[in-house]
Amino acid sequence: VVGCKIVHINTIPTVDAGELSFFEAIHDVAFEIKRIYYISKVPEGTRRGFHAHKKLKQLLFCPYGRIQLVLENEKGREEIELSDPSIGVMIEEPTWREMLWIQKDSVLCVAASDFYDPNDYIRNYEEFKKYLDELGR
Ligand code: T46
Repeated sequence: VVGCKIVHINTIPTVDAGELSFFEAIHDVAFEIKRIYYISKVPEGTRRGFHAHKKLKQLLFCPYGRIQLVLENEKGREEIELSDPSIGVMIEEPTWREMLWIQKDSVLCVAASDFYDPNDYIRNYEEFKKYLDELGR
C-alpha cells in the first residue's frame, strides 16, 4: 500500500473462545515503541487525521470495528479497510492519512516510534506536497 506495509499481527485462538493478538518490540516492530495511543468513542461517519508526519513511524491497527484509512504519498493514494484485529498497517515514510469511522465504536490503536511532538505534524495538504518535493520524492 503506497509504500506502507500491511502487516500480520501474531494472533492465536485461545482455549475457551476468542483469540489473542500480540507484537513485541524489536522482534515484530522494527522501531523502538515509545508511545501507544488509541482513539475510541468516535461516532460513525467521522473523519479524522488529515495530516502527515515528518519522522514518526507508526503501526496502526483496529482491535474492534471497521475503519477506513486513506493513505497518500509520492507513490499514490490508496484506501484500505482495517477490520481484522490480526492486520495492521506500518507507516514508516511521510504519508498523508485520513481515517473514516465506518462503524460506531471502532477503536484505532497506534504504536509509535516517538513521544508526542506537534512539530512533527504537517497539517496542510499543500505543505505536505511541498515537503515531498523538498525531499526529492
Ligand atoms: C496519527 C493518527 C493515526 C496528544 O496530546 N498526544 C498524543 O499522543 C496524540 C496522538 C494526540 N494528542 C492530542 C493532540 C490533539 O490535541 O490529541 C488531540 C487529537 O489529536 P489529532 O487531532 O492529531 O488526532 P487524529 O485522530 O487526527 O490523529 C491521530 C494522531 O494524532 C496522529 O499522529 O497518525 O491519529
